[in-house]
Amino acid sequence: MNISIYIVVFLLFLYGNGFTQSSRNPHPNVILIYADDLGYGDLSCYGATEITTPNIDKLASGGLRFTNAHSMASTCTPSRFSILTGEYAFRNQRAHILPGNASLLIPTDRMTLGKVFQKAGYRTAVIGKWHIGLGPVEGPDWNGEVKPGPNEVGFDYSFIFPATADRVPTVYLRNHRIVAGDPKDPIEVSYDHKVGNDPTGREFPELLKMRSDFGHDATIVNGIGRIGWMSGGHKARWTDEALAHDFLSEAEMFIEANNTRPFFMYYAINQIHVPRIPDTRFKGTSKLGYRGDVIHEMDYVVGRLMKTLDYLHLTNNTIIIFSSDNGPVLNDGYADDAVALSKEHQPAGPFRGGKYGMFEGGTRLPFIIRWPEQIKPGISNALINQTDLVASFASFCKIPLGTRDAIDSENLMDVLLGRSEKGREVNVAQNNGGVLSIVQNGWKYIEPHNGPAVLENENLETGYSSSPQLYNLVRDMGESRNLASQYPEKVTELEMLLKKIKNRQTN
Ligand code: NG6
Ligand code: CA
Repeated sequence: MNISIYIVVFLLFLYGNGFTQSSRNPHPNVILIYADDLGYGDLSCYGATEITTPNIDKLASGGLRFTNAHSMASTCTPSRFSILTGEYAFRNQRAHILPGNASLLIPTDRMTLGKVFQKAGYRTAVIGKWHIGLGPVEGPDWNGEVKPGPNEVGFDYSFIFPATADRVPTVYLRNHRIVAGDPKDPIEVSYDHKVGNDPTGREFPELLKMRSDFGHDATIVNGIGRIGWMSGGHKARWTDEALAHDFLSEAEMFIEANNTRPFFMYYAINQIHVPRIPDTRFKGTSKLGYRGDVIHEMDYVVGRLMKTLDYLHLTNNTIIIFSSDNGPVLNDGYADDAVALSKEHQPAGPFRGGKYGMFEGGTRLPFIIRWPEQIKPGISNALINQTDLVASFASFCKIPLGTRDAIDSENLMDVLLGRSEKGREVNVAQNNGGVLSIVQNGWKYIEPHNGPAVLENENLETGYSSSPQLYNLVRDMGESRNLASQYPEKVTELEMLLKKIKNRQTN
């Protein structure tokens, strides 16, 4: 063999080892895995004993695991709005759990996490649950081009479902089009009256494969009662058992197609939101019923993604962030026995409350970041908010932000990379209705609000009280002692600070 053949063989060897990616691509890839309704205590690396999540545990042991990381809100839409815009959701009047036919929540001229990466030359994608609206003010045109949507707010590629797994339309969209849409079977969606002739859960409960309560008893799709009515689009309707794997294969294809250039993938997985319908292989694998089984399924999906990165030799140069949009709920409208089977399980870990609420369980969530090349494995107790990703990655990618961009986002890149434990000094969180809490130096103040202290069907504490609440999270992380009457000056101080933040100038 002459020397040039040796060179060719050597180059092929480098190529096969993915060397080309790290040599051509100075920027790490970024994957943001965003789980749905997963609580602080739902992973074994966060202390769960009744369930094991070996793949996510491996992610955590190879990276940094945060103990004081928050979503903006204790429900989905406001948290997703904030993680993508770097702006507190209460600033947007419409940022509450949206119906499946709501228009796009993020103005298309707004800076977003996706746009930061686009400006830095990344190829960007969102795969999974969207739930921040689609289309113009009058709502989406399901049978035509569905826009504006993810592709107009920072994502080059999108493969999503519009809202939640329990809301119509139960279809996928690839970029601007419904997948398997059929002009001969047009889709109509309504949230106030029945459309079409499909059976509903209210009329035909015997057709359901899982019983559901009021609110989840409109059109039946795939044997499951949904919130809202839809007609048409029969070919396009998804199969719940396949959701996780449909999204996984889209995610893997996106990674594979972009393995020689930097990419950002917002992988908004459907687990573990209701209806919890695992793929057959995962049914009965946990002691906790379907809620535990979908945690296993989620862990498997994360493991598969990690394997794909290994296989493509992208692991070292890829940042994976794993978190959740809001705290846990056991009964969220479907009879999957989660309450009865979770007796020994603490879905919110040591924290009080969960989804929909004002207590820590609603927004203090698992948050793991792994980047083998740069991040030393460990634990960080820094206070961070998912809203900080925009400013942090803008600084990391050297993309300047305007004074009105991402106004609530703090550049905590050093904290995310484990080089500092100096997180936020002040953090604001909210519930779905925009009731606020604020934390500074371990003191937490919750605004007074008239409303039920417990949500009856979910059996969840809301954290509402008609008088102010003050907790010391350092001494009492379970928020069991309201100290407001003992420290009135602290209450006033935090109230004033919250007022100042509310008045911060926006777009
Ligand atoms: C609630 C639904 C609940 C869930 C939630 C959204 C009822 C009674 N409950 O209104 O099942 O879909 O909205 O969850 O309809 S979230 O994670 O997207 O915020
Ligand atoms: Ca959620």
